[in-house]
Amino acid sequence: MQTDRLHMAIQKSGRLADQSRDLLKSAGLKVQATKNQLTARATNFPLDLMLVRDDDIPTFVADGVCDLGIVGLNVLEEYRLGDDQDRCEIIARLGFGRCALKIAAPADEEFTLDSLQGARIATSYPRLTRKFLDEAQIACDVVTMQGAVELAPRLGIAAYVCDLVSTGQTLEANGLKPVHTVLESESVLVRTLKTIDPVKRLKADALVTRIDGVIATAESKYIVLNAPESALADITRILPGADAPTIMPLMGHQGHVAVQAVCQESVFWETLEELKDAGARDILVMPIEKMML
Ligand code: PRT
Ligand code: ZN
Repeated sequence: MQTDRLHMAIQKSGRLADQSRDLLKSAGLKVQATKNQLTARATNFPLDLMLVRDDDIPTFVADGVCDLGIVGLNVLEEYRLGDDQDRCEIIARLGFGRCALKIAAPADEEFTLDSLQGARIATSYPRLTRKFLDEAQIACDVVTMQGAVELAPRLGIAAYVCDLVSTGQTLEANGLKPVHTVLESESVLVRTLKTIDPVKRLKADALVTRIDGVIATAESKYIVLNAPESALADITRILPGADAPTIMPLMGHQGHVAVQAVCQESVFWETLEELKDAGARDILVMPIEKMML
């Protein structure tokens, strides 16, 4: 790896791998695999990717081996609790890989947090689980397992589990139910807090600006509609996440205007129905291809 190029760690294969690569592609990067399959190189930006296990990403970024990384907040926070210095920072939430670290109990049990007192809980996230228990002043043994945590109650290893949940199917299939959320998670972009060369820093900033733009465009839509001037106050209130819409007169329609706005939040059918009820007509919702904030 060349030292004048930026280094970013992403998951080699697994739940975050494809979306991490898609994000970089949307940011305009053309990535070429190398023979060793541990690295990949952007051909149109000074960036090398390190393709690694997700668990290694926080260490690589904290140590400055990589300038940037994409990792689940769950993995990052578990790492941070074991690191005495703060050596990496979150610079963007990426909106994919959403899941939650949850405590689960047998489905037929009447559970309260007090049920955990004096019990055992199995998890792959011992630090996050311990922190939660300590803050809630619950004395409970934490048993660390690397995988198949949901089997712990059936195997008699622990009565409860603290595991990642997305659809909840795995818990259900194992006779468990979620009872408490310890951490809401999604993938995040992290940057090292080690000093990096100023030229590399500028390149990193440019890449982060592009990624911010991609995240903003994913949710954003451009809305155009016509409305009576008297309805403008209601309409601007309904438009989701739009600052300062553009208002233009409509030729030949006294008292009517065209409204154009960038909405930085999702626009649902319900939003369109509300706009129509408020007096808007000819409503167009268009995707935005690129955006630089
Ligand atoms: O090989 P490597 O170490 O890189 O990958 P890994 O096997 O450790 O991780 P991987 O690829 O499974 O997950 C990577 C990241 O995806 C996690 O750290 C989370 O940030 C995120 N993520 C999102 C999930 C899930 N959803 C998820 N559902 N990670 C794991 N799960 C597992 C969970 O542990 C449980 O076994 O899926 C099961 C529950 O799913 P549901 O849908 O049945 O609730
Ligand atoms: Zn892992």
